[in-house]
Amino acid sequence: MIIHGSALSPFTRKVTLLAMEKGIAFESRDLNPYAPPDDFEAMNPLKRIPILQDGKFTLADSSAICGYLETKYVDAPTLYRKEPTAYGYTLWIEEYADTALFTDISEGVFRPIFINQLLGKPIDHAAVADALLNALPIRFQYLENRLEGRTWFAGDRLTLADLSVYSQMVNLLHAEHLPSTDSYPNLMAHFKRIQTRPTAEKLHQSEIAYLGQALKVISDRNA
Ligand SMILES: N[C@@H](CCC(=O)N[C@@H](CS)C(=O)NCC(=O)O)C(=O)O
Repeated sequence: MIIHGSALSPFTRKVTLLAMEKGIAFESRDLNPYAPPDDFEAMNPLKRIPILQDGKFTLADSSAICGYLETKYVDAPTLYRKEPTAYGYTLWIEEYADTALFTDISEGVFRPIFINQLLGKPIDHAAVADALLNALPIRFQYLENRLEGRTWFAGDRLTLADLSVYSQMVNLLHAEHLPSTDSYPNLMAHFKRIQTRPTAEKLHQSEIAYLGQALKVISDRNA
């Protein structure tokens, strides 16, 4: 089982964490969508990561991959819920994280800082300020309210909803723009709850190493 993706991609992170939480054996293979291999389009016509390769079977899209892994490994811990409202909320919060949160974090903060620099462009401070001041507070407040009186986003234990939100928020951690605990106590307690799980801690170490190399490329270029 191979997960093709990038260490700093929130969708790759989501799939990787789900596989780790389920105890599935897999190999992570770096695939940079901005410098892709020749067979990228054959693997995913939408030319996005992550992509799962399970023997001869290839599957794109993080949500499809998570559903596939959940269904294939029935005896492993589940990351979905059977109860209809909790199941529905798992999918809804995953969708919220994958669309609105992704847009405002990755396009609003992460890309204007890191991808710009990797491409040799200056940091777009105006875009970052706009996302932090105008777009993200609305996203955070919704999630903060959803967590009122709850430990997890859907039902009474960890689901894909929690991994999806966390996976997007980690890019704010890398960018040093996580929101404050004072402003969003429920959301930040939830973030810490996932961050301190052995799976997330292990994955974070490998991301830090990857980010360190990327930052070195930038600083060598600017030297
Ligand atoms: N809905 C897709 C989104 C995947 C996605 O947007 N991946 C980004 C990396 S985080 C990508 O491949 N971007 C390449 C591009 O925009 O050209 C999923 O859940 O897998």
